[in-house]
Amino acid sequence: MVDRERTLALLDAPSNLGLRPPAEGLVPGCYKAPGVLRDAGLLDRLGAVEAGVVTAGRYRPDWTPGVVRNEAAIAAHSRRLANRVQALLHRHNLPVVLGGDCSILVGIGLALRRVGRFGLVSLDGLDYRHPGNMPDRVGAMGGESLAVVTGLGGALAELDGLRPYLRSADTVAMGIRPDDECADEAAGNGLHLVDAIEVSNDPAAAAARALDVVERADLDGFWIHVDADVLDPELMPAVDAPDPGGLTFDQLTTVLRVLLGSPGVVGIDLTIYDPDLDPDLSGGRRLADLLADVLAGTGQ
Ligand SMILES: [Mn+2]
Repeated sequence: MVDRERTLALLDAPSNLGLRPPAEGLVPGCYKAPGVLRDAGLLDRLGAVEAGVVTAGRYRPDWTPGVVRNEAAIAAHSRRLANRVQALLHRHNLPVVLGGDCSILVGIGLALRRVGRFGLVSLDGLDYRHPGNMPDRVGAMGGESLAVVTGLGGALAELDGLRPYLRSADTVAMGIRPDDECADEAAGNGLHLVDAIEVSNDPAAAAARALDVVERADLDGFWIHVDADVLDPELMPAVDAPDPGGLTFDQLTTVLRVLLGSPGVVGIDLTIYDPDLDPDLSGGRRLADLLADVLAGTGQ
């Protein structure tokens, strides 16, 4: 297990490369999320050290069905993000990575694989599209991120010749909607699924179930991925693909407190919040409050 005496390090990964254009001629606004979260005082409230920004390349909207949009730019960003996360892990920091869309999970997964064998608790819709199940719809890496980091996908699933970055058996997808079209396939591939109904019924017990998977002695620790779309869209509408049946803030808070209470946690990221869909930025302030709340007492 990794030692617990870690200082939080706040790192921005403001990439929007993994999403479709929200409308013709527009670009996804999730690259603005770190600015809103930081403007809510996140750096000071976390007592975090400043770990800077890994800037993404230019967003291009063009897409050929079956080909990942902005693939080369995502690969370049992922390698640079991986280098930065890896350096933070070696310094015994606990990275708090602010996305950006879920494509940032590629760089995080690559960093973890370079360092050891890690688990993942993903609080997200099930981003599990890949060439094997929806070949014509592959294209927006944000919706493919969990498949890619567990080894399903093209070049982005095998950066540095490493595949998979994380093993399905070491991965827990929490908060997925029970009717998700990929749930059966993901379970068949060995992923551990804890759907949103189960989390809602008893968030602490659901989190404990996840810890049973990722606190195993043969793992070097685990990462926590939080997509704002795990929240119910009535509470958090400022996301790329709102999907009813999500968690409440209280439920997510309970889950994260349990997970972050584990000595195995090595880092966390927050993705998908889009300030362009949040005109008064109140959703962003609530997310900053959530992070400040659950990370209080974590690290030093
Ligand atoms: Mn997602």
